[in-house]
Amino acid sequence: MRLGCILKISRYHVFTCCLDGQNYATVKIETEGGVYGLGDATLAGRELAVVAYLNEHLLPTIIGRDAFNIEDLWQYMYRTAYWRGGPVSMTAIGAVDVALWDIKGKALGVPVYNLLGGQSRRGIRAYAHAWGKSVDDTVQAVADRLAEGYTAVRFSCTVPGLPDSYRVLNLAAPSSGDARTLPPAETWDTRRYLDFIPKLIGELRKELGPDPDLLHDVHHRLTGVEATWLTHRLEPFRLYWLEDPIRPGLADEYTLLRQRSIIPLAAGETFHDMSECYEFVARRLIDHLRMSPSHSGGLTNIRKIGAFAEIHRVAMACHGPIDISPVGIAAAAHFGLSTHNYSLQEHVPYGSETAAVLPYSFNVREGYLHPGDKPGLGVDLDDHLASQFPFKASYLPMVRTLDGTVHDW
Ligand code: KDG
Ligand code: MG
Repeated sequence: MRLGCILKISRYHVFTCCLDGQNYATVKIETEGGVYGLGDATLAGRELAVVAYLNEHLLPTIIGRDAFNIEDLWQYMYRTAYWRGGPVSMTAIGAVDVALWDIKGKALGVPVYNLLGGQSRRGIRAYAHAWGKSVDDTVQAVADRLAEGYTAVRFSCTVPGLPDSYRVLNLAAPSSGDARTLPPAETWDTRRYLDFIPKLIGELRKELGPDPDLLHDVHHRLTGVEATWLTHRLEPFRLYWLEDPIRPGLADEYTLLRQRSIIPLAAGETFHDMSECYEFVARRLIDHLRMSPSHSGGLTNIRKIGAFAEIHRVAMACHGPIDISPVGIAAAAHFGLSTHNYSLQEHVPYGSETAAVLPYSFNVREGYLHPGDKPGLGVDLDDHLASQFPFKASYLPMVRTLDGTVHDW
């Protein structure tokens, strides 16, 4: 027997805009009762592919369906596509799914975390980014974040001899606005990087002492052997985690690293589906899983992945860079607040344009993120204002080695 429809989906729209130099795609789903929800459809450098997937394949088919039947709609979107999975479709499904949770929270007058089981903690411990062009700059940048109240900081630094390497800020800054322009190229040299990072963290510990939790993101650039070499040199400095040392599809290389190193590992920001994280979690090849509601099929899917990780004593730590919109960060915050096995939330402050177009109620106080207590996600969209910040074609930088060979991002 099927119960009657509670809130019929009546309209949808996908907005793209460029705010503070960053492209965002946002889906808005409206219901007959006037309640609407938002989902984050941003996939850096491939935003318009997600928009097309939404407009051509998903959204027209959910008109007239009950927004309250989130699980059924999720299974419909996921299972009925013969060509299942992948970043584009899982981001599109995630955007619709998160919008449905937003609708349900608003319709019932409760924040989304209360639909997910309620508060598991007072706030989610957040980590900030610190980046410098030199060792001194980087020490200062980490010290600044600590002074702001964060107790965990991810550090990165330009590698000496590679001035345009590792430019991790303003990743997708629109360059020429011409979609045919190739992405800007960074230079990479593994030997220089491997020599430098142990010295950098040694200086950080010398200047900042043993207390702060320090994190480092390799962005998938090493092989298993190179990563093992690095972790041996980092072990004395108590890293909170080493992130994405190796391209994550390579579970065998992670096995090698895992067996020879005692550094906690984080990976998974580019996974989308349970099948991709299964081996990493079940074989406990990592300690922190970085999948996010935005890129992994929304809250419906990330909850199941989180429960699977809990059984295997792997923590969730959702990806939260600037190229996930406030809608996606709010979804991660509601999930993090209500999920027992949640370790850390990446947090990068948004600029004023983003705050005006996508006003959000989550906040960071003394290094802890809270999603706020508004019904739904606690994020809104000023669609009129959004139209004044048009989308600009842009790509993440690519990476080439010193001899010009294309390298993994
Ligand atoms: O789009 C790529 C970025 O989201 C990514 O480089 C950020 O690695 C990242 C992180 O951990 O935030
Ligand atoms: Mg990362």
